[in-house]
This record gives sequence, structure tokens and C-alpha cells, in this order.
Amino acid sequence: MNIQTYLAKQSKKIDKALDGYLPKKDATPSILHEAMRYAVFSGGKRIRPILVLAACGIVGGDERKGMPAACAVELIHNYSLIHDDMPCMDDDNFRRGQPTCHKKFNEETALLAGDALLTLAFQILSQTTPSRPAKALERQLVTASLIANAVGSRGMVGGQAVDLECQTTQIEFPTIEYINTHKTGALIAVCLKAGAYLGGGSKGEIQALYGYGKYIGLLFQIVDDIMDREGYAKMVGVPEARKEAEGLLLKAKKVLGRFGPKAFVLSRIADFVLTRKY
Ligand code: GRG
Repeated sequence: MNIQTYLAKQSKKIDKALDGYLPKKDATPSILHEAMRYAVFSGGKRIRPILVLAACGIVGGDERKGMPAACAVELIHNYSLIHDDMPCMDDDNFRRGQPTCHKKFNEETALLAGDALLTLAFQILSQTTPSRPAKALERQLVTASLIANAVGSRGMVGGQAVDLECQTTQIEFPTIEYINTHKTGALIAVCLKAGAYLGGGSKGEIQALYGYGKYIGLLFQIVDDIMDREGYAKMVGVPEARKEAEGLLLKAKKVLGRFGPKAFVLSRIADFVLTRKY
């Protein structure tokens, strides 16, 4: 199957599950729920949840086992974008070609919509349902802890904090590496680890996929920097950044070697991360 067709098919499945998890937009408080839905359904690529499902599948797991975690990471990603766009951070008016959440609604609502998306992510991972009683919840809870580590102050939020600290100072190479691996890389890498774990992968498989995730997480940010002429690309220059990106792609693909032809999808996703134009 063509990779674009695969990504579109997976996105559709993920959107359906997200729609089921998010409160209806007319449920009280409707302005908040409308803002949450506005941010989540505004045309994201769904790369992170797609990675969770792909990692679950490559180790032989039923994709459905990965869906709660897939939705959780996408909600967290959208919370981070809402907050990142706000005036106290990047102060952006547009995201995905549409007004940012605080522009469409207001700052207070956007702040709370982000808070509520983050909370919903962990509710999804920790809730019991008739088909998932408390004793069947262990893997989900371990996953919640993995994700919390990746997105908290030692992960994504930490990377964002260091990035903000450095806005007015001359930035050194180790610091930019820290920002890239934490702000963007940590969430992407944990998608692979969580998916492989939920799919029942062996320790070696989980580690290998986590390694692939770290490479493409970094690749993702460097490509972003190349597109915006920012961060890493600004520091080392675009040709050098391109070289680094290509090197990361090769390293990511090398890790996939042990999975043979089953790695086709992850290999094509890595290509997509390098060649993406948006
Ligand atoms: C505010 C807590 C907090 C964290 C913000 C991730 C982040 C940390 C900020 C985003 C800044 C940014 C645009 C980084 C570049 C990489 C990135 C995360 C791009 C957006 O991800 P895509 O391209 O987005 O996967 P879509 O729109 O497809 O969902």
C-alpha cells in the first residue's frame, strides 16, 4: 500500500477513536469542549498516534490494544501546541492554516482547553471500562507512567522551559541538542516504546523501536528547523542540517533491520518525516 494511503487510513481510525473520547461539544461547559475539539480536529497529521499503532503492529500486537495510548499522545501533542501558540510563549495567530485556539476563542479558554486535553489523556489510560476491568489495566498504567516521564519536566515541558530560557541568550550546541531531544523528540520516541510495549514486544524489540523513535524524533525537529530556518539549521547552516537529517534517517533505518519486511511502514514513515513539506 502507498504510504499516503496508509497514513490517511490510520488517521481516519484515530479520528474516530478521538471523537469517541472527547466530550461532545454541546456538553457543559460547551465553550471549553468546543475549544478542545477545535484544536484536535484542525488537520493534524496524526504522526504520533500512527507511530504507536505501527509499533504495536510490528511486534505482532493487535493494533486495537494501542488505540487508547495512541489517542492519549495525540491529545497531549495538541495540548502542547495550544499552549505553545499562546502570547506568553510563541504568540502565533495561525496553526495548520487556521486561527490558533486562543485567537478563535480567548486566552483563558485556550489555556483550559490545553489543561483538559492533558488530563483527558491520562484519564483514557487509567480508566476502567466493562471490557477492561482494573486487573486488565496494568499495561495501560505502565504506559501512562512512560508517557508522563516523556512529557513532564524531564521531557517535553523541560525542553520547552530550556528553549524559553535561551530565547535571549547565545545558544550552545549541547543546549540545542537538549532542547531538540526533549521538546520534540521525547514524545515521538515514547510513541514507539509505548506501542511496542502494549503490543507485547520483547525487551530487545522495545529497545530497538525506542532507538528508532529517538532518531526520528530528532529528525523531525531538524526538518522543522530547516523549514523555518531556525534552531539547529540556523546554528550549523542548512546544508549541514540536511546532512545530519540524512544521517539520522540512515541510523533509524538500520535499527529497523532486525524486523525485516515487517518494517516497511516504519521505514516509509521515516522517509516521510525527512521529506515532509508541512
Ligand atoms: C507548551 C508544554 C508546551 C510544550 C510545547 C512541542 C512543543 C512543546 C512545541 C511545539 C513547537 C514546535 C512547532 C516544534 C516543532 C516540532 C513540532 C512539534 C511540530 C508540530 O508537530 P506536527 O507537524 O503537527 O506533527 P501536526 O499539525 O501535524 O499535528
